[in-house]
Amino acid sequence: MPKVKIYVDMLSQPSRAVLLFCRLNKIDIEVNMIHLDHGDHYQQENLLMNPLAQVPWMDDDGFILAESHSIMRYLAATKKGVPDHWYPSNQQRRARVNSALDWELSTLRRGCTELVLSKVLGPIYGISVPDKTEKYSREILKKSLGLLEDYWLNGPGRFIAGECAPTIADLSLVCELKQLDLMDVEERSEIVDKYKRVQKWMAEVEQELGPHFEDVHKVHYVVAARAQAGREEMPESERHARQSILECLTPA
Ligand SMILES: N[C@@H](CCC(=O)N[C@@H](CS)C(=O)NCC(=O)O)C(=O)O
Repeated sequence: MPKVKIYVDMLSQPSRAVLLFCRLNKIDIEVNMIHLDHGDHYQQENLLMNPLAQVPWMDDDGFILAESHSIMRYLAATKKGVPDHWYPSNQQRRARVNSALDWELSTLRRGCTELVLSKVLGPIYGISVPDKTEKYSREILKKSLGLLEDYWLNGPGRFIAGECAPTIADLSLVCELKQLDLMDVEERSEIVDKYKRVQKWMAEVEQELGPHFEDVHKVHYVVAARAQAGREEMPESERHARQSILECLTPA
C-alpha cells in the first residue's frame, strides 16, 4: 500500500492533531510541509488538490480529503490496527465524540484561534484584527472553557467521551488549547487557571500521548518561546526547523 500523504503546517493545531493521530497509530505517512506564511496553500498544484486551501489535508492513494476531524475519522475507520478507543464503534460513544468535535469548531476553536490571532499571530504576520474581535473571542473562549469544565469533563471517566482512554476529540481539543501557549503567560493564566478540571485533563492527555505529543509540538514550542520573548519576526532559521521535524514525524 502506498503511504498516506499528509499536508500540514506545524503551526496549525488541526495539522498537529492529524499528525499525532497518525504517529500514535503507526500509520504509514509521507509528511508534506505547507508553509502558510509563504502562501503554499494557494500554489496552483496545491489548489488543484485542495481547493479549500486550508491545512491539513491528505491524499490516500488518490483519495483527497480535507478537514482534520474527517481525516481522523477516515483513518480510524480504514487503517488496520487503530484501537477502538480513538473513535469508538459503539454508536452512542461515537456520537458523543462527534458532538464534542462539532462543538469545538463552533465555540472553543473560534475563541481560541481568533484570540491568538488578534493578540499574537496577527502582529507577527502583519494581519490587523479589529479590537472588537479580541474582546468577542476572549468571551467565547472563557465561555467554552466553562462548558468544557462543567459539561464535557464532568463525566465519570478521565476523558471527553467519559472513558478510560482518549478519543480523537481529546486529541483535537488539547491541540487547540495548546495554542494558548503563544499568549503572554499572565494573560493565559488569567483566562485558564481557574478551570482546574481542564488543566488536569490537558496534563493527563499530554502524559498519555507521551513523546509523540512533544515531537509534534516542537516547532510550536520554539515559536511560543519567541512569542514570550516578545520578538516580532520569525527568522528563516526557525522556519527551517519545520522541515527538520519531518524525520521524527514519520513512523519507523
Ligand atoms: N476545520 C478545519 C480548520 C482548518 C484551518 O483553519 N486551517 C488553517 C490553519 S490552522 C489554515 O489552513 N489557514 C489558512 C487560510 O485559511 O488561509 C480543520 O479542522 O482542518
